[in-house]
Amino acid sequence: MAGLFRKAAFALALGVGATTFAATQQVTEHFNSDPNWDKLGSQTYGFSNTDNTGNTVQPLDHPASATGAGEAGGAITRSATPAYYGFNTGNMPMSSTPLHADGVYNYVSGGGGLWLGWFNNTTTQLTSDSRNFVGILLDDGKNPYVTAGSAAGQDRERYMVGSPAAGLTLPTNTPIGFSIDWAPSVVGSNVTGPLTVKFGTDTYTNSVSVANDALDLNRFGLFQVGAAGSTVNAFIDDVTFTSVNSAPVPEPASLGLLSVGGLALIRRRRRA
Ligand SMILES: [Ca+2]
Ligand SMILES: [Ca+2]
Repeated sequence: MAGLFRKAAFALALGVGATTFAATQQVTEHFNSDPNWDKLGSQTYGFSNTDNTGNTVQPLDHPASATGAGEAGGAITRSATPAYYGFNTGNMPMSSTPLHADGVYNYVSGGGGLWLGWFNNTTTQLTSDSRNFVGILLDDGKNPYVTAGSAAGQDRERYMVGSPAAGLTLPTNTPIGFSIDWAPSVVGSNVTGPLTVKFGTDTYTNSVSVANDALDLNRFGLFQVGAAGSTVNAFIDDVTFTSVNSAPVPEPASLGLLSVGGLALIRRRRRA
């Protein structure tokens, strides 16, 4: 009975902890080898053993950390067929958890567009919409929009921010440091706060307000604009981002393989 009580108290403490403390951390990925991020669809973008981002330009908040070969990105083609390449962050506690990301980005060539930031692996509309997303829309790979949107059923909330009003155009085939910061707080039924995106020395901020119960973010990474169109070649490297999980979560299929492997091992041991 006492043991049961202790277990219940422990579970309660865990529950209270989950709501009191932001169970998040900063995860850094240099793509020195394939990190096995979650991948959906047959597009070729993902881990790439190339070095378009170089190692001279630094992530804005992590100086002297840029690495050489190994990055994420590739040929990202506008398509209505869902696809993404993202780290499984676990379910992000959204209400008042600050989100941060920074890294190095390089727009190499082409058009179309991509999204870079936090999204949901099943409910994000992988279209030209921004529902259930916090981060940057890179129109044609080089025109950044500071963006946050809530779940299906709400109109997208997309913000082109600040100064210059016409927006920033990133240089071509020139690595540039970036960062994303969102400092939300709960206001009524919404989450409201300044969302700031930086590219090099350019800073864009807008106050973003989305329904508190609508954002359900569980991936950080890249996906294409979801309507048929052209292909952009773009890459990220040396990224650091807010996450619940600290390491890649094996997909169910690999878990199955692991347990089959474990079973075989046990059988071998029993026979020996
Ligand atoms: Ca690099
Ligand atoms: Ca690298």
